[in-house]
Amino acid sequence: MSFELPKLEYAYAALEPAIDARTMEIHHTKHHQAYTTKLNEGLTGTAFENKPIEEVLKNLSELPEAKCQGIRNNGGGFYNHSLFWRILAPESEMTAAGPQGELAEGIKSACGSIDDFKTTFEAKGAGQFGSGWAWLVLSSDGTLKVTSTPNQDNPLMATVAPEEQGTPILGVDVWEHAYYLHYQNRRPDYLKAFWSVVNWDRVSENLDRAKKGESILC
Ligand code: MN3
Repeated sequence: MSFELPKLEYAYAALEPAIDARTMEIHHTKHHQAYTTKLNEGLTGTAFENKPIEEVLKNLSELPEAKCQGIRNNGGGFYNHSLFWRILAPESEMTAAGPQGELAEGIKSACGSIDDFKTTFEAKGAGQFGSGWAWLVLSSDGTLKVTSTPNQDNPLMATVAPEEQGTPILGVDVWEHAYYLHYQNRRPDYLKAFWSVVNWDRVSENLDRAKKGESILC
């Protein structure tokens, strides 16, 4: 079975003013769709056809060399955006309340405080030269850490630096296509606004699933 573009759990306009409807629509129907289509094309005829996306990303080196880079880009693009839509939600009491429970404790252990975490995360996103992502990941030692990756790379990939690796539970797209229509060159403003539409319940759920080794995409 090939991968399908996931449906969003909210309308394109539901994240305004943090993320505008036009950006959401183009991002989902054009960019994410293109990664999905090209991933399926790339996997056709390989041993990874019909395998979970996490397995594909963790074993890129086992793909035929001619296909490896394309699947790295498009498989990362498919996974990263699938995660991104799921950790976003329209502004509510839940998004405003911030991280809770075990998630909040893990963040404080890693970064000192929730505010320090946000500062570190924003700096990672703003400091990612060119296109890429900033992440909150669960490390193999059970702690949380803030990382970033270029392009459509992802912390699950063995090809990224060991200190950037882990299971992502929160991520933000800092490609210009994610913010340019509304923010132009003001990436830091986009990153500040991002916090108003983070689905913290989902990030907590992602942490639970990551600890159990379960996929966080469904
Ligand atoms: Mn994108």
